[in-house]
Amino acid sequence: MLLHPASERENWWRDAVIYQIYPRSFASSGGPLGDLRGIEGRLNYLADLGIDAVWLSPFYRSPQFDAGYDVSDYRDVDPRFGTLADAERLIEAAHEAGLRIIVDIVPNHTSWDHELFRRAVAAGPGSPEREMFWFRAGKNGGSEPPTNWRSVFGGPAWSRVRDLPFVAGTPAAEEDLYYLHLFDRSQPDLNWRNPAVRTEFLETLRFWLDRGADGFRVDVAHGLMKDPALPDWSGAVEMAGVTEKPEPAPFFDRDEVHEIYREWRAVLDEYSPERILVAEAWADTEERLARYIRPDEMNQAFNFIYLAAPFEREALRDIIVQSLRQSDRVGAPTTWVLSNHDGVRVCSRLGYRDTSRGANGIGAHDPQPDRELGARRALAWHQLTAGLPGVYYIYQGEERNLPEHTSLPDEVREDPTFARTQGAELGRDGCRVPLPWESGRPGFGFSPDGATWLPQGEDWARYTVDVQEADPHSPLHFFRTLLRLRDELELGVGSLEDVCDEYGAGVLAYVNRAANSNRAAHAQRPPVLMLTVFDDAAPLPSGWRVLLASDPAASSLGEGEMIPADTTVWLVPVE
Ligand code: TEU
Repeated sequence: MLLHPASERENWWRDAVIYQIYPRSFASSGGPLGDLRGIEGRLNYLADLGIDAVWLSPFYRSPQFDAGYDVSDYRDVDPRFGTLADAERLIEAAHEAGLRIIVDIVPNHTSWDHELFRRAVAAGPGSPEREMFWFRAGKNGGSEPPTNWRSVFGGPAWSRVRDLPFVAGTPAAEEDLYYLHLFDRSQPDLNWRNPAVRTEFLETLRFWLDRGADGFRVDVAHGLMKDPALPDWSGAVEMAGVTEKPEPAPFFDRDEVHEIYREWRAVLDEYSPERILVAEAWADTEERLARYIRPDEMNQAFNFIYLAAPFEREALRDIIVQSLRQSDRVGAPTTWVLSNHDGVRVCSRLGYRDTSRGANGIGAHDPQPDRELGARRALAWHQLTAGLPGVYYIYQGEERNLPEHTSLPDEVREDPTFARTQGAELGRDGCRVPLPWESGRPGFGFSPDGATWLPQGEDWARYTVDVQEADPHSPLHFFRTLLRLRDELELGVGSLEDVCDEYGAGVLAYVNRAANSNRAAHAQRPPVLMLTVFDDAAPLPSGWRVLLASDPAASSLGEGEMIPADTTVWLVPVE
């Protein structure tokens, strides 16, 4: 069954490989936190990997209560990460290296240190400044919050103005009002029904577009519009998505949110070369998600339904069909994502029998994942993913199959979810540990003196670049080949045909073909048969030879020999 038609390569963002950098943990030019200069120093590494673009998580001014997703100035760089000049130089240097730069924008909330919030608090009740956020009186004479909404990070979504750390001695210290924060209490939600908020953000978009940013990843894109009646809600939201939803949430994925992105699209369209918007939107279905990528809105939306899937044939097969069908309906590319800075790294998640394990972190007292199994399955899933048409996201470290840190001591945890849930959720620190680079150096070469803001795994030498360079069968070499072949064969714009029924119950099978075209590159491009073998080994079909296998041992298999379990192979016809 043909799931998706082939196209020509036209817009770079339709089949790009985009690499997520989490600046505080990528590379440091000094001190325990990563920084922009650290990134600049590794641009060659990124270009050699074969990616097209980098998405940078926030590096703006921020008190860092949520690792920079609490922004106090959207138009400046936090001194911890460098200077505005460093950011400008990084964008320029990346462009010279042939890489595009997507920056993160956090429009749902600011930091409580943002001057808009400081001014709002100081201006007092009823002022236009207060209208930039959501201030409301509590229920029962103020003893209860205005609604029963819970913060995504745990605890109530409302806090009292008088408890803000900076109000002592000001009139606000006497107030009984609450303010809304869907995340940490240091992250007040903006009121997007107020046109002044819209203007403010359009200026920020232009600020970064003028500095050459190739696009924006839009944080919590589904959350900006709240039901102004602020009704109570019987559902509950968790980091990994919505856990219980008896009725639509009054603060997520509301239809009015799309007006905002139409306005943003019009601004981006004034720029050349073309700039993109990527939605970090949690929607219940692929159909709802596709609404963010209609032609007059964003270019891409993260496919979290794919990310959250178990590593199982039927589940993946369904999600792949749905993803392509829904994004094709609106003419946008599908994205394929396996990990990011908000959830357990894929190779650790897959080290359990139950591969749907969510985003709550893994601690020393939890059952530990089987590292070899997880690593093996992760490469198989990556190879399946890289062969699908659309956009392929890689989170820093995935190219070396870096696992989650699964035994961080509680004292070092910084994710606000840990404290807000009194430790019931361990939080996301385990996927945010500073990257290892060089095996012989302290901190595995993360920073000049070896300092790292979170401890690395003791045995992480095997995830350094030098160790993986020296091993021809390492994940790093595998990823370089994977991305080179994906590019040469133009798999990202190929068609996709589901041929699962021809290859048995334990195998996912697709054929990726180039568009019919007169272009020389296409004329030589064979169809690629992609098989992912799950729990039981399956025979290599006749008439095909292995082009790439996620398990090096499978690279030299001949007809009828068994492809081992948890392996993906790309096959081309025998000449
Ligand atoms: O994450 C948004 C977020 O928490 C979602 O993953 C959440 O699970 C979803 O809204 C539930 O439906 C982004 C950032 O990626 C994260 O690092 C930040 O902490 C968060 O926003 C707040 O800015």
